[in-house]
Amino acid sequence: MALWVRSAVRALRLWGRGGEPTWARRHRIVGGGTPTACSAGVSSAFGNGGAGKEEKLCLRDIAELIGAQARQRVVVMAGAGISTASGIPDFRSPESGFYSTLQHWDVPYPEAIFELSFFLDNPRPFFTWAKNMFPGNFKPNVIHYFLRLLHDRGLLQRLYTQNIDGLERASGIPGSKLVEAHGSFASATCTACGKPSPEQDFWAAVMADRVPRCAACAGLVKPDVVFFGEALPERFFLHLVDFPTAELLLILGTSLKVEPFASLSEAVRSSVPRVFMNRKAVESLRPRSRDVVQLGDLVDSVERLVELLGWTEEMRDLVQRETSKLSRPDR
Ligand code: CNA
Repeated sequence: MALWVRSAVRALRLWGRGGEPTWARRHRIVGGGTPTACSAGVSSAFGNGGAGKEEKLCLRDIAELIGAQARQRVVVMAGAGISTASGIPDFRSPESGFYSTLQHWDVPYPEAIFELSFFLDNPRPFFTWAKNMFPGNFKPNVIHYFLRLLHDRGLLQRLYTQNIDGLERASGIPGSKLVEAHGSFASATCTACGKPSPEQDFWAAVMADRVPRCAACAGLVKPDVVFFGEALPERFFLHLVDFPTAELLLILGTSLKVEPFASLSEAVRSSVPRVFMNRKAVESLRPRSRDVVQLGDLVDSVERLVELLGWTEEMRDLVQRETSKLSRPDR
């Protein structure tokens, strides 16, 4: 079993431009189309699956569903859009996204900066970008704390994030509830000998504009973030359990462009409501009858949901408590 999982993990690859792995092709979203927006005020009954009824769910219904506490298996998929309010640009937003600012960088096309083959040849552009991701540079925002509240209330089955900024952890969500599908900056490894590199050595080099080198073999050290062309962490395979048993799927702040992560949105049962909150609709989310699509700024959408849940005060307390903890001089 373990060997099977391990070899299957190797078969999974992130891709941006090239071919897709078989697993992802099997789960390919064909066609797609823009999901319809949520029409406020529509209520519906829960508990019977309701898939055949074609009822249009709304954010209020989702609040009722979460608030009912009978459902404890909320699975979340998150992307760069949950961290833009913390000051970290996403990749693909047309004017503010990182890819739109790359014309003066020494890269042939935007994705190259996160491709392993390009990195091994020319790591400088990546490390120039990485400098900005120094731990503590950014703080969790209200969206991270909403997810933390889901956890505190025993509702969070798992949070699958594409983000590598570590803000989910910084918000206090335990590692057992997280799948950092694209890795993180929390550790680094030598690309030549495979030896782990101490975090402080890695950051000392990056912040001094040096390419980090392995103390043992002088090989190029890379943080354990997943580049295009690399295997996903084994924890990603928790999706095989989490998604078929999920009772609600929240998809927050992602363009759903990177596979195999994006196809997870199809892995919940068809009777399970999916809530897609993003600035704009994405074509790759194949519409289902129990989808709720909440377009606009994610902070506004999350605050609205928190209000509908009656959690506003609890949320305010949590944010205050955690923010003061994180701004203590010893942090
Ligand atoms: P993306 O392709 O850049 O898409 C982000 C999505 O979020 C877009 O559809 C935006 O419209 C939306 N969005 C941005 N800000 C807001 C907002 N305030 N309110 C509502 N919607 C908003 O990023 P994805 O996450 O989909 O792509 C996956 C890549 C991005 C992963 O490999 C990540 O590692 C990578 N990434 C991570 C970070 C981070 O860790 N914070 C930052 C930038 C990129």
